[in-house]
Amino acid sequence: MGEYIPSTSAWVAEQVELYEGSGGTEGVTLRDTGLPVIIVTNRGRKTGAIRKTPLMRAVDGDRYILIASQGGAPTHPVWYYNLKADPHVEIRDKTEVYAMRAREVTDSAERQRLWDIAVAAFPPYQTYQQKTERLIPVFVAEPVA
Ligand code: F42
Repeated sequence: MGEYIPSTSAWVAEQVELYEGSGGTEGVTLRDTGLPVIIVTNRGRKTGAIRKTPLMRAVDGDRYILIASQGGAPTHPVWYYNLKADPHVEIRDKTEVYAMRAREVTDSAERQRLWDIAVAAFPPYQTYQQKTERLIPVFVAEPVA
């Protein structure tokens, strides 16, 4: 129980390898966009395996906003279900690693506020939402005292 299983998406697994392997000094942006990326370590809800999921960095104070966009695909990324099953995650933001607790934001006003911050950080999120009927889930990860 609990060994790391890389993403089945090669470019993602490679980014995790570079990001984590360099202690958060390399591979910290989305390709050549210069936009910052974080790594969310989560627990596979079926395998119990350690999963590492790069996401765009969007912050609200000391909280991170996690957007389950998967490029506007019709279905949620499976890490969505991992976080719902076990909200305890670790977030690596460059060289810092934080223990956090993630919750899906369902209150529409709070969701809108956080969504707007995320879109400001990564404008393609708006395009992804226009691409799909699915309401793209918004999580907020808060520091665990
Ligand atoms: N994805 C986003 O959704 N939002 C972002 O902002 C984002 C930014 C980003 C930046 C850089 C980068 O390299 C990738 C980025 N991604 C972003 C992609 C993100 O990292 C994920 O690859 C993507 O969201 C898809 O997530 P996924 O969890 O669906 O990954 C798939 C490819 C995967 O790894 N599937 C595994 C497999 O074997 O098919 C299973 C993974 C898993 O967690 N399995 C669970 C388990 O028990 O182990 C079971 C899950 C279940 O319920 O079936």
